[in-house]
Amino acid sequence: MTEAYDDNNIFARILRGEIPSARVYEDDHVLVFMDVMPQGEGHTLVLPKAPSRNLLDAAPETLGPLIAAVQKIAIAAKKAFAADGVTVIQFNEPVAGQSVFHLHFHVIPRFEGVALKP
Ligand code: DGP
Repeated sequence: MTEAYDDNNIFARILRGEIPSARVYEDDHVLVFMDVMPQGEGHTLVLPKAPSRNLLDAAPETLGPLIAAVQKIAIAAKKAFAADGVTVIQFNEPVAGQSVFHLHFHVIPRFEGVALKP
């Protein structure tokens, strides 16, 4: 069973402006900022402003604007970094690799011959 949303997770605090972040895009529904532990050049995180722990408890109306923003950022990042492709990753629950419990997508520009950092 999915645990309840914790309003004090680090991304909720970033959304409230309590913790600084390198913001790259914001609208009524989403916030995008640079990942503090990038796995590659231009690694951003795209998250909804609505409180969802992960994809498993997200309201359907949260997902439309969110995935549209993921696409927008992926296209913009590919162009801005002259990348060859873009990796989009999303984790749900600790066993699957989630460490911050506010829904987010990783958007990582990819370059021929360059592996992601672990
Ligand atoms: P995961 O929950 O496994 O999808 O990973 C969370 C990501 O969030 C991880 O790549 C590191 C990043 N991260 C963790 N804390 C902060 C923070 O305070 N600021 C920023 N910008 N990124 C963070």
